[in-house]
Amino acid sequence: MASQIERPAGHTASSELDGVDLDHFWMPFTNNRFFKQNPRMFVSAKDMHYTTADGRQVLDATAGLWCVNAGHGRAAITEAIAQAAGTLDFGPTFQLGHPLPFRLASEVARIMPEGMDRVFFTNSGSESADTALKMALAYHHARGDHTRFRLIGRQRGYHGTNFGGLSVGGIGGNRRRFVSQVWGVDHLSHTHGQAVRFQRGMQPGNGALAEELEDLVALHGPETIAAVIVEPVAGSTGVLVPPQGYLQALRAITQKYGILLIFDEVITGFGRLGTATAAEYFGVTPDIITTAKGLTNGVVPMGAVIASRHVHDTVVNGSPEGIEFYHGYTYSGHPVAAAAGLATLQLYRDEGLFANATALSAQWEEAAHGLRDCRNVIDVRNLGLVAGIELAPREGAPGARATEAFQRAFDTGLLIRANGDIIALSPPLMINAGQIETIFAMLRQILNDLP
Ligand code: PXG
Ligand code: PLP
Repeated sequence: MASQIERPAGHTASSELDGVDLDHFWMPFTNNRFFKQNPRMFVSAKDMHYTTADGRQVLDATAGLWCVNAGHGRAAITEAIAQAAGTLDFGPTFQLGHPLPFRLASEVARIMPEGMDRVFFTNSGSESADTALKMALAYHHARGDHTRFRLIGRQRGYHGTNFGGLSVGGIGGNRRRFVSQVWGVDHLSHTHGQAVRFQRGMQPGNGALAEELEDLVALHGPETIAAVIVEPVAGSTGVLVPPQGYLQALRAITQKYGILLIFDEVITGFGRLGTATAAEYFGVTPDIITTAKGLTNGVVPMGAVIASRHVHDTVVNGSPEGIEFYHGYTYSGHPVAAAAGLATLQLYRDEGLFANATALSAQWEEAAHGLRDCRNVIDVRNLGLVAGIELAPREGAPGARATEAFQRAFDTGLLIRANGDIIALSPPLMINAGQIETIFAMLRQILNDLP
């Protein structure tokens, strides 16, 4: 029998949901059986709020899924999309071109760290991760370094769900059911082993944790290692802020052995920390940066992999005549996505949204750490406009407490994200001081009421 949406008593029917059958959409990263019994649906969004199917406003404390950095329903972006689709609906980028992706690549390059100005387009963060890993392999191959095949990720890392990103990723639940992985991968420890609880901003440190990479180099031989990929701030696993000096030390060790360093900035890119990239925030320039999400404000799927000119030139000039990089997607540089990207970057600039994130980050930190005395809160972490609030797991039911917090928040008008027993917050960068107060006041109430 088809599961139809039943509206809660007392709510007006929403025409958007009339005739919506829930059976056929196999939902991603979702408890499908639970959802289809208890559907929570949005039908529209504007600025900082979603509207639910039963007509309630929900304050978006997660920028959708870490992507709607300029806020919802921005006319500049939707108009640019309509214009692009009406002008050139699709244009191949294999051996042919059209102007928008070239223009977007130039705009992206302008806000990347010095020397990182060659841009390869994908359609998602997962594709960006796999593209970056293949780029690293192609780089060594073009140099004649044919033994460098190993890829090093990190425990608790998230690099999307395709085979490459999954293999370097370090979230057990995402990997265990899929036995086949890319061969020769190894992992560094995550950065939260000796973490100070309720640390504001970066963890204390001196780079010593990154010395583990020296151990992997000694174990495998530097001549076998192609690349190290890390999220500068781990997002999906529940907001792990790195120790002081850690990323600098990773950079120094990778450089010493000719290993490429990839920063996965799918979450940290485009203003989340108040800068265009975490590379800029931490003052560490990798060889390759992966992005997606905020590139187009989440409005049209698109990712970008930004390579240093050195990596690009090595692959392009080091390959025989013909195609230099045997890789790409039908929709790499899609005109509608590129138009969305151009309009998004323009909005970030015109409205000073990265600066707004920086200006509000002290209030954000203060408000987040104000939850430290709430029931069951065992840690609070923050950087830029990101916060992680870790709850004590319920006996025998890991994740249940944060999941219930998420459900109660939705029902009372606040969108938060639950990853395991960690609540992650990452609002649109257009947020104001009053909305920050509202988010944490609502969350305080929810947590204190939660069994
Ligand atoms: N790398 C990183 C660092 C990410 O955070 C991806 C790659 C994959 O991107 P795509 O576009 O393929 O999903 C991500 C995505 C969450 C959450 O709640 C995080 C992501 C996606 C959805 C939910 O933590 N990160
Ligand atoms: N599978 C088949 C059969 C294809 O023909 C193609 C592309 O032509 C793909 C997969 C890859 O699709 P995309 O380029 O959208 O990633």
